Amino acid sequence: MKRVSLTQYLVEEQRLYNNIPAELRLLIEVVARSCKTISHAVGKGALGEVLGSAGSENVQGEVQKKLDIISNEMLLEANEWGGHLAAMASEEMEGIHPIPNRYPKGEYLLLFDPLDGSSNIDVNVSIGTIFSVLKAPDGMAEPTEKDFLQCGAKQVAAGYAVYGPQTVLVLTTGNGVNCFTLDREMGSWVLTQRDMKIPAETKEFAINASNARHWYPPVKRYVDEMLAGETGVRQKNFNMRWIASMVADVHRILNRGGIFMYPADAREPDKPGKLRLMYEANPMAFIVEQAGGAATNGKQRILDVQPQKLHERVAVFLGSRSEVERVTSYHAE
Ligand code: P6P
Repeated sequence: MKRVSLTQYLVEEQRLYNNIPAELRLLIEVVARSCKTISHAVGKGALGEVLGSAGSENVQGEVQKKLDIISNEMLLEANEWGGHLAAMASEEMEGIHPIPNRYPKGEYLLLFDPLDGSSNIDVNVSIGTIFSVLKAPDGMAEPTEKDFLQCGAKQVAAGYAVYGPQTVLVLTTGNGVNCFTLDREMGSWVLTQRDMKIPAETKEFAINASNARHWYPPVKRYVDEMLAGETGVRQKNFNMRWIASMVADVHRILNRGGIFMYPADAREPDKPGKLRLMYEANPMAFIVEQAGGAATNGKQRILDVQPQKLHERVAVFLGSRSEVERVTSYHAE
């Protein structure tokens, strides 16, 4: 396949769809460059003295790894000066991060989970970066948290990087989903999968089964039917995978189908689930829908959920459309 760089792809997509203005292209290229830098830091592992805990907690009350903080800083520093952003928000920071006054401001809002899957960092299992791009509201003065509280359907771009055996960047701007692989020798992103599509049917599911005793009935019924395999109502056998890095599980599903679930459960009845809506569920839901899949919170399309708080959590069922529709229908009964 002729080598197509990320820049060439974005320029050609702009010609085709006219929905990637130069400022958005610059934003995507800066985030992609940050992912290269993060990949390099992650790849050093113990040799780079970047492993282990940072001895602090983030706004979620989770112990921060050194690489969580390093990745967050890399994204902030790379995106501050370009003039394409009005503000940023991150899983690792309580409040929003306005662009410093010494730099020009742009019309986009960038949200990210700088290093998703932190529990896997120290044991050399794939981790990644997830990002979401919104337009700043027209006439916005000083950006506030409220300006970020837009439903996922308003995203203008979303993507994730997986730092694994290969470093890949998966991206959508609303015209389908494309995957770029990092050419580590040249330091450039090369288009390696065009217009990715999730198979509608699947025989593979992803859920943390250690929580089974806490699941609510619709999830329990759905998983039990798959565990019954060809002897049960589904009349086919299923396989299970759980990497505990959403980016890695979603990337597998984009490539070979499947359903990823992080449901609410009885452990914390007032919590709708573990994953965060704004910078995990929304970007992944945008990508999955653009690849022909579906993404709900068990009751409604994730992209239609109206956020109330920047770090709010949401239940997630995403992947092969027929399976997401099935488990969602069980919630409606
Ligand atoms: P558990 C990583 O911490 C994460 O946010 C997702 O990437 C992943 O899918 C999930 O949490 C794993 O959660 O409860 O299985 O450790």
